[in-house]
Amino acid sequence: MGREYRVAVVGATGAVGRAMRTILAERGFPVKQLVALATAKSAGTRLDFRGEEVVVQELTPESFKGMDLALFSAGGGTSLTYAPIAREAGCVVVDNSSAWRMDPQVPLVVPEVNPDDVEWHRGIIANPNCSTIQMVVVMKPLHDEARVTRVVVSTYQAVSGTGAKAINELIHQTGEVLAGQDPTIAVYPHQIAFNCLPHIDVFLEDGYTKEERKMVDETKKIMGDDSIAVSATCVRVPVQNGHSESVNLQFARPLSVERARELLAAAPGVKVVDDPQNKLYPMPILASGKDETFVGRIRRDPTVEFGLNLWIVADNLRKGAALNAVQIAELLVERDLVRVPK
Ligand code: 25A
Ligand code: L14
Repeated sequence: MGREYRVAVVGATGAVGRAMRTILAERGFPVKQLVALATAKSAGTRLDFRGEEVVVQELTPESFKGMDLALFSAGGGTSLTYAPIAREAGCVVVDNSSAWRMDPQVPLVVPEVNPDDVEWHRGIIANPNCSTIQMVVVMKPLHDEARVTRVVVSTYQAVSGTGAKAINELIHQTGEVLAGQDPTIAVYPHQIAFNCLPHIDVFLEDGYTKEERKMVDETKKIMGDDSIAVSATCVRVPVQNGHSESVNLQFARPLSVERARELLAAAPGVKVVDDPQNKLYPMPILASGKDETFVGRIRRDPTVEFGLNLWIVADNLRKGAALNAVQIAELLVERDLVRVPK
């Protein structure tokens, strides 16, 4: 039998942390021991892992002693403070927050796109933004064939990306509106039920949001190509789980719809659902709970020389967060890289 690992999940009680536990179990990741970490408020909570009870512990600087691997999803502040502490303790970190993604010492990895970048990790590997992950998984095989020069993307992002509190807010507000009451606004700046908010993360000085900026910067880093121009608009929609994206791609060379469909059908982690005559196209209610990134509505863009329009949908808690993080951990295991280099 191969080596088994002591794995810590930081933010274990959150929406992403919950999915991490499920996916580690589903995929048979070689876990010797699972340690669930969260805030003091959640300490003592009993969680299930592979049918056994795990009691949540408060995250402290001592939490990583004897741990081999930690999956973090507790927000950027927690990652900034605790990822270096974990690394010092000899524990390799796969971080789901935005804290370390653009650090030149930290690989930013989507296993279907740039698996070899795990080779140069120095103790921390970053998991990209959910909207970026599902876009690059589909772009990669097309880029290899015809080189993407420009991307224009608009997202339709589910509330689950913000965490468990936001899922409750959508459900609660929907009930309030249907009952003719004023909706209670807590997580988002405005009502999200029966509405759309062109506002994800904070606004920057140039008028774009940080979420839009992440899509621009992270796409270049993961694809290893600074020449790809990315223009993004990120929108929160009243969907519980599953992010959708309208993506317009421009290429340096010709790429037919038929060839794109063939490349995507063969691409790892991608599922083509594109039969509009039979009303078949990707939708968040179909992608939620699934591991694949779904693509459909594949059309030529006749307004440019070499262009395609696509509709891409994935489960943002799975491929957009927890699944991608577990796949990174699997790569580390396969390549015997679950150790902090000296
Ligand atoms: O800063 P960022 O990077 O932008 O990230 C901000 C937030 O985005 C989520 C994540 O929220 C994060 O907090 N996130 C991060 N990366 C993401 C990604 N790639 C991402 N979302 C999508 N894609 P989250 O809700 O998923 O997780 C929050 C978890 O972090 C724990 N935490 C927060 N600060 C911490 C900390 N843990 C340790 N130390 C800290 N300083 C947090 O734990 C949670 O596990 P908690 O104990 O504070 O609270 C859990 C509470 O939530 C309740 N609860 C859970 N599920 C439900 C629920 N209540 C109702 N319904 C549910 N379904 C628990 O009862 C508990 O009280
Ligand atoms: O950069 O939907 O991982 O609010 C965390 C919050 C992604 C979006 C990140 C949300 C973000 C998420």
